[in-house]
Amino acid sequence: MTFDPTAAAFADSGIYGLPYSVAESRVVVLGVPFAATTSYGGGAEDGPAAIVNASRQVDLFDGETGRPYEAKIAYSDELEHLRTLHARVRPLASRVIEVGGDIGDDENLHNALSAVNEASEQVNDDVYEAVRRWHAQGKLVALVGGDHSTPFGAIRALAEAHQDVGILHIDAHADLRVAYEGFRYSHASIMHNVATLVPQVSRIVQVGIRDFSEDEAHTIATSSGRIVSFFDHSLAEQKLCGVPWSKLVEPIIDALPAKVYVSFDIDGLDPCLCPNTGTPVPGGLSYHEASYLLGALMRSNKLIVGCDINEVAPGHDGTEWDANVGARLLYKLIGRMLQTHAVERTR
Ligand SMILES: [Mn+2]
Repeated sequence: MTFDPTAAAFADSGIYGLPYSVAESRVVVLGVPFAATTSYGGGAEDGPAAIVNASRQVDLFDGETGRPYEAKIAYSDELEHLRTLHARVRPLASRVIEVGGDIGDDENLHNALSAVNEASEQVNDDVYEAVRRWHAQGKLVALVGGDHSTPFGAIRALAEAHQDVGILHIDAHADLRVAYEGFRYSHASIMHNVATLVPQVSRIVQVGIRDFSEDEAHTIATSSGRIVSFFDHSLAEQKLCGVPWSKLVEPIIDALPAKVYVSFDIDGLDPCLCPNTGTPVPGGLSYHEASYLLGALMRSNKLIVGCDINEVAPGHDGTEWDANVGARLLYKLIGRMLQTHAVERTR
């Protein structure tokens, strides 16, 4: 059977309705169904499956990026076993969260915390090995969480492979907490862990941040420029005073080195685009602002070495809106990433 990119997708087809295997694809979408340390609303462990479902409604031709599917895109369920791990340790994490991480000398709670931290280390290792292998095969990886702890292994693998890498971090939260609620690899600690454990990441550039602690603000202010934050309130104030988004994006792009990994927490967007995400916060980027930012990154001649989208949670009532937005944002991310790797731009 020949593949018709304009036909409706079959229910059992691959991501975006494509018929390709991981082996033959340039882009691997790596699902990581793990969200054990989620502190508020749950459901991000169902993000990968929901995004694959919603992706079949996305038109393959994209007005901005053209025909990303021609590079061949496939979803990998290689880490599906992490869903079982999530189900095993999530109740243990909940008990630690119930006491706000203040486990005192309760032996059961200490054991629960250790089990969650060990599970997170397995997630990190499994993601790292998969991404390292695919990078060595010349593939590009787009990770789909899961909560925001899931891309740590991907960032580590790609930063080691490329050396000097910057992170474009779009999020409502700074994610710079040290072992939030006791979890060493908490969703709220990902950028702290990247900054302290991945020396090849030379800079973290944050956009949309609007819910952060005084300690996190201090961490940013004293990072000697390693962490640069474009706070949501500041971007919003300038927009309200008439500064065009195209101007506001310039210093964001300029702050990044030549090679960039994009880590996109869906809650960086206006929560009307992600009402079921675990920790929604009013404000944030519009879909077009986020899309323009990714376009500006592509046009800047920097190389997108990898990307993730995380914290997408389908509604408890089966609402697919969050996954619909996530699937379209992911396609845009993949399209922009591929454009930066086009042969005519290879340096
Ligand atoms: Mn986050």
